[in-house]
Amino acid sequence: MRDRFYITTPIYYVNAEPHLGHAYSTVIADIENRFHRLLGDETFFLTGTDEHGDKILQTAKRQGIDPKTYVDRINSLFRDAWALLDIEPDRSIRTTDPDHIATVQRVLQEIYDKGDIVFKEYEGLYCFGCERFYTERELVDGKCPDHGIPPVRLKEKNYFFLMSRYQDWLVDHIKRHPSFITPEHYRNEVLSFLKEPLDDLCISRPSTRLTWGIPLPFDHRFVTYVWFDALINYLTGIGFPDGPNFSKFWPVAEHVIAKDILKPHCVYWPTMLRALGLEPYRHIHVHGYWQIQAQKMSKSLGNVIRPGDLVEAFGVDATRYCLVREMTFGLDARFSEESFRLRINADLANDLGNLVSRILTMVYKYLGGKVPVPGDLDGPERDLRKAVVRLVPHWREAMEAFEIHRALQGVWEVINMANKLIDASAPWVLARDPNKAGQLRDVLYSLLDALRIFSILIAPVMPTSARKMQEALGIDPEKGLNFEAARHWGLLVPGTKISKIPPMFPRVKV
Ligand code: ME8
Repeated sequence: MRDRFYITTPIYYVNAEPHLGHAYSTVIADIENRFHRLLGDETFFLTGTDEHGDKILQTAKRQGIDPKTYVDRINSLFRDAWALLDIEPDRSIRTTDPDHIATVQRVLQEIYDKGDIVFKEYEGLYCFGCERFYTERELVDGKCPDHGIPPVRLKEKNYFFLMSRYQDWLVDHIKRHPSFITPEHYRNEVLSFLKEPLDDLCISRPSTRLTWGIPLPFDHRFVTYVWFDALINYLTGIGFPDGPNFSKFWPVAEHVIAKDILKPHCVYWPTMLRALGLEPYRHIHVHGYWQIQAQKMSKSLGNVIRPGDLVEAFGVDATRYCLVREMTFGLDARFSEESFRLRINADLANDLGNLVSRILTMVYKYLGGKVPVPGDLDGPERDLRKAVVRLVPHWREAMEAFEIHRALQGVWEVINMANKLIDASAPWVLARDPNKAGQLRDVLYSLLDALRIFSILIAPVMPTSARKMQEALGIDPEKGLNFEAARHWGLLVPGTKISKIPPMFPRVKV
């Protein structure tokens, strides 16, 4: 049976346009999804938009339009951005989708019937920006850590999910599954948070105050509160409870988020699933923030970079590459256009782009544009072959661990070895000496086959460039772009006609 893989991104609020931070999570998920497709797995990739709540309603009102028109408009901006970035989700879910509304109501009813949702009066500190209550100890200098403004004291009757019933179970689950939350420092953060007793989670808003939500099935005077609505999208997206995709993909669910939503995803969500009688997701992968001058890039701070602008300036593959190469997954990274430009010139134009054109040009010049018949491949090219063969399992392991930057680093080390092999073996010298014809064929065959394998290893990150490289090598990408082909050295068929291609990554101005 084929392995399976289910990956999700957060569903993004539609109170502003997509920016680089959203693009990062979604590109990571797309890359991992493509990686698993390359392995031959059966995959499902879900992204989407979070369209209910105070914030959205307020924004729509400010613009003088009804909320549905407003959410439609922003939702299409997200879809357009993902298309520009070559992101291929299997479903873009919206919390306003009818099947999602039905799923949320079903889940609420089940948990309510079980006695894990209760009605009570509550007074607390409410941040309208986050749409949630804060405890004193969560505030920073009395202010919301995300919005930097003091929350408002609110007293009202609401429905609460008795999350604390599942606290011991959750601590135990996290301890028994070291890779449940990765990287490790976020796992530790959640465990240390769970040392304190959990408060009950407020899940409703009175419909007198908020109409743009999902009515509670057991009390229509209330609508559900944002997290209970939003998190359940991960179930709706694959057809909970009876759809065939649900039984197929829920057991292999993996989430990608940034650290801003660690608590809802690592505390609320697993306890909700437990209350529902479902297994928790398999892994959650938590990344840091893209920052601009030491501040989080965010719509509320207004310091955002639009993904479309980067694609326009650098092209889609280079943008995807820089996004994942310039940030170590799990840590914060400062965005600078300059470092993207330097990265493009160094890694893409110089290292990879030049390698491709040098090899293709030499094969044209010295071998009539055809893949040569290799000999015993026992000259200086031997080390390159060994390095490529060693690289492939390391690359796979790093990709599986969501360490895409590390996977790419490994590929680039071997790309640089290939460049050095050209300099050291000097095919232009070999070509002048008829006695060295065998050596020339061996060096160029090895370089061509290394290119073939590189094209597979870059494919999840730079799908268009990977296809171009395969086509240049005379391979049909439909047949050649798969992990099995990367695991075997020497699959290039002698005599195959190769084609020269224009520079894959033109240099950019720094
Ligand atoms: O929180 N750096 O939506 P949201 C990196 N609707 N990633 C960033 C980022 C930055 N500066 N800014 C945003 C919500 N992100 C809820 C989620 S899920 C059931 C509901 C990315 O629009 C990152 O993935 O505020 C972060 O977790 C997400 O956008 C927050 O998106």
